[in-house]
Amino acid sequence: SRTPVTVTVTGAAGQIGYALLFRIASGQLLGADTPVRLRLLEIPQAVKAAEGTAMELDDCAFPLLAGVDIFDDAAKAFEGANVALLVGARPRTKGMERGDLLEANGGIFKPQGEAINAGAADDIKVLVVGNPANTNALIAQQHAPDVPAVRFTAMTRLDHNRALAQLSKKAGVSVSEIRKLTIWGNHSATQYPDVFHAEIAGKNAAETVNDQAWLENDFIPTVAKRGAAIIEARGASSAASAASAAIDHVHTWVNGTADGDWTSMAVVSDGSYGVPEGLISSFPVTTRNGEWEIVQGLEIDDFSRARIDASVNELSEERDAVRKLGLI
Ligand code: NAX
Repeated sequence: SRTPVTVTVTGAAGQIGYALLFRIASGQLLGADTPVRLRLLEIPQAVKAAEGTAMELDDCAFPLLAGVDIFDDAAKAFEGANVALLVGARPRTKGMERGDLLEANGGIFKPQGEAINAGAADDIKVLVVGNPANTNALIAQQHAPDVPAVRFTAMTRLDHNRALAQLSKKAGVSVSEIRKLTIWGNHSATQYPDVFHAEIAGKNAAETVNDQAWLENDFIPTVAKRGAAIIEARGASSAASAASAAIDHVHTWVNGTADGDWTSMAVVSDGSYGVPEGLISSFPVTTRNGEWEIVQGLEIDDFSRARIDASVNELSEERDAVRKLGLI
């Protein structure tokens, strides 16, 4: 049988962790023939809760689960990691300024980047879920100089999936009929879900829907503010859908996008589409053999340009702020 793949998950005792770990252990992340060894990272106060989750993982008797180890030390947690899911983060609390939030998260993602640099496997792939995800990914990446920058990604797949769901409802088609949707920019309220290059059953999605007012006043704000709507309804933030998107992100990265389709991932910019080099911004990407590539040559009209620029400007501001704080 195959050697287990080591998957490190941070924030393992949190609500996304609780939805995510069981899906990884059941084989949904890496496939039904790939055993996994889990390494969980938590803060000391939450180690006991993580141990409870590990007991439940045992009790599922998953044939693919080769072991679970729990750590409160990043250096140990990332040892030998082939895949790292960075879910744990410092949430914004009442009265917290953006600078405070970035600083608190710098205190988490800097040492985690260093630990990945020191101890992860050569083929390490990193997905940052914890918010502010793009900039947390940038901080970790900047502290892992020996790891190719392309291995650090942040999650906009939940936004992508939310956009698929909204568009499928509007058009009255299954999500499987929709291709080439794109989330551009930051995983924040400024993100831009783009349907102008998308297709529904092979035809241009914007033309098929043919409802600019819906696009501007309904679709874009609904997707961008969905996280807040979930909190309002559920009394807690998205967890199962976030875990599902994290599974999708890594699964697509490892197994490739379908011919004639792409996905959305926040990846380090090479300057494509005028996004400043080095920012970790969401793009349309294809994946193959475990590597991603930004889709090139899309025409961006004025409507899309303004929205992409607004979100990318926010990312530049976040980068400037963490630079000023000495975090990168
Ligand atoms: P929870 O507060 O339920 O869990 C977070 C866990 O992280 C806690 O158990 C905490 O002890 C742990 N943690 C904190 N600092 C840590 C550290 N230094 N090392 C290891 N663990 C640490 O939050 P949850 O609902 O699970 O959400 C986790 C993160 O995902 C949040 O930052 C949240 O904002 C973010 N999200 C990102 C999404 C995305 O699309 N990119 C969507 C969902 C979610 O909102």
